Amino acid sequence: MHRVYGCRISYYTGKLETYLRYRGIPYESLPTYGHVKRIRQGAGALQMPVVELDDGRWLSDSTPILCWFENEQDAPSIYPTDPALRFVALLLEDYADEYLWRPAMHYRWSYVADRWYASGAIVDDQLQHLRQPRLLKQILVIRRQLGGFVRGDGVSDATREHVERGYLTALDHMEEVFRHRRFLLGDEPTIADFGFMGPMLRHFGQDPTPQEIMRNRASGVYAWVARMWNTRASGIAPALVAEIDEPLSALVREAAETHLVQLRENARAHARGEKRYAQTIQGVRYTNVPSSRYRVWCLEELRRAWHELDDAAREKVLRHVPEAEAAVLWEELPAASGYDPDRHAPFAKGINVFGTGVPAK
Ligand SMILES: N[C@@H](CCC(=O)N[C@@H](CS)C(=O)NCC(=O)O)C(=O)O
Repeated sequence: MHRVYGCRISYYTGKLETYLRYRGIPYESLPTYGHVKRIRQGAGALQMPVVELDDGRWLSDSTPILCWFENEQDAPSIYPTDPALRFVALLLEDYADEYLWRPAMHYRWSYVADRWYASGAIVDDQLQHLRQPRLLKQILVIRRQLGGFVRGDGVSDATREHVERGYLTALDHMEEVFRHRRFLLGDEPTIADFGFMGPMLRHFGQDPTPQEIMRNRASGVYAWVARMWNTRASGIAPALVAEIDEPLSALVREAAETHLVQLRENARAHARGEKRYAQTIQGVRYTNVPSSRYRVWCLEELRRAWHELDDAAREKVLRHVPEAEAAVLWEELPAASGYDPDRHAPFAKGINVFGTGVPAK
């Protein structure tokens, strides 16, 4: 059986588990502690999840992991066959993976009930082997996460309202989509749905504060989270939307205005060699945001997908992605990530999104 090293409240572990359940791929869940050395050796970096296949090979990074599993099987793919729709699904996956991370970490660590719940789960799941009192371990976890991923990721009095709006806007647009269909792009989940299960399952759908918001404001999204967790692949070719309709278009525009802008500003900062940078998103100024080499690679992957599209598919995408934000897909790229040039991912030696795990001060 494959082994998934992760945690029961981890964003990307939730995304991967949803996929493995969908495909009926059996796996064993394990914590990372007690395996740290083997994970670093096998998967390159200590992050969650990493997979140890039953043949001993290691996989890291949920995005290429899902892609690899899909290529290994014959059933209809979770990647849409229509090229424009496929590109939109990849953009939504990346937005859910990388942009909604900030609001997800903010709700978990800024709100008191959420931080005690989450730190307790992390301590019980991952830090059993440390001898300090449980309360002290929780305090150390809270300090690391709040300092690194919330205050250390540009969340401040000046940006807090916008960070929360990011979650609420995603909820509202998704809710509208689910008035029309069961999954984001049609009657079966695609890679876009699996991407959204990162933030929506283990953070927004589980942490007390955002979960209550989801239940009351967007019960259709709340139902979709359970539906995703419960859905098994039918084996029948999915019926996906022929055209991107208005509810989906609104979600795509939000992803472009937020995530594509952040990817662009991050790449520019990386090119300047800046560890911290400032960016303006939807008119809101974020300062002291950590740059990420990994996210330069994410942008390179999206650009690769864009370059594979023909003119007709590009035109179809650009009806929904404003050109000002889309330009990052074809303009000269200021930075090169240098990560995985030979395209071995998910078998490449993985890198963390930030530094060695948490954004450096
Ligand atoms: N790109 C990776 C990101 C994995 C990731 O960053 N996972 C978080 C936990 S959900 C983590 O391990 N963070 C590192 C840390 O906190 O040290 C993926 O998609 O799997």
